[in-house]
Amino acid sequence: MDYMKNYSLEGKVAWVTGASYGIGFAIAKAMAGAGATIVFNDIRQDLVDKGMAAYTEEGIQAHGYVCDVTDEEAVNATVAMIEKEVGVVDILVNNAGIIKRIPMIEMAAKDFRQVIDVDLNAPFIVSKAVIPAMMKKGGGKIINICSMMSEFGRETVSAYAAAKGGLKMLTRNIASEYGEYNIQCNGIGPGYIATPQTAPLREKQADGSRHPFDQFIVSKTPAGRWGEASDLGGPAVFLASAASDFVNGQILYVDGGIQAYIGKQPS
Ligand code: NAP
Ligand code: GCO
Repeated sequence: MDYMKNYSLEGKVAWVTGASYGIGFAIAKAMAGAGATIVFNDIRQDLVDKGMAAYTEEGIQAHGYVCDVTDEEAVNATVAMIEKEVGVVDILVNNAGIIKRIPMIEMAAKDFRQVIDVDLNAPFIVSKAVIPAMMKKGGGKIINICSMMSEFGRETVSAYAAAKGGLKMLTRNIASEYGEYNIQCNGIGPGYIATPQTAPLREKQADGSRHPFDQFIVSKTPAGRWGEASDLGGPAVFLASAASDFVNGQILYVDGGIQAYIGKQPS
């Protein structure tokens, strides 16, 4: 018996939100490699076009939609289009996200609310939109892209940590409420990954030296490196596949061991 069939996504429709590039793109590429049909969205047509070109370059026939995941009406309309044009969403990856790095007492309430809106309200909106069809179809997979900030705080990321902490509990609640319909909802908690979102933390200093935060993360990570978006592909395929049908409500941290490690003594 070919045991690897348990990891196949053949015949499945996977929607990865905000996946024109970055972690979402890498997860979609891995899922396509496991046989899934890829659907993605972004907030502007030019970004969808850029994403489509990137998928085509990888030989992936993706389906792209312009959709702001914070807009419930737009999300519901997009789900209807996906179901008509591609098929019922079998796998949802709530990947779209933003961060604003501002000291809390200097942060405007509207900025705090915007981060919560994209990083927490949107996964609620999109999950709510796809679950009914998953229930009718006999099951589905939801993967929420959480964060180390689902567990830890740090300076300047109060809104992001509040959102990602909430996303961990939304993950557990969806798992609790819809597990009986053969829907598994889990999270992936990436460590520090080299994408546009973390580019400011890795910028070279004026004297050409590495950013202090870059040095900090590398010293705190046993792997001794930042993660690559591609490091998340395998864990995502696992959580999207039949191999994880009895895994539910878990957050799978893909962090190179940073949460297990006290950190390297500064030289
Ligand atoms: P990224 O490079 O900033 O990409 C985020 C994606 O989400 C972009 O395509 C962005 O589109 C899209 N997006 C933002 N707001 C949206 C909205 N309202 N509607 C639809 N799409 C929207 O981020 P990333 O590093 O790939 O991170 C992806 C996810 O992983 C995020 O949830 C992030 O919090 C999480 N994460 C990242 C790291 C890391 O170290 N990089 C670690 C842990 C967790 P635009 O181009 O239009 O902005
Ligand atoms: C930050 C980083 C982190 C990463 C990630 C870690 O400013 O601390 O952006 O939040 O994005 O979430 O898991």
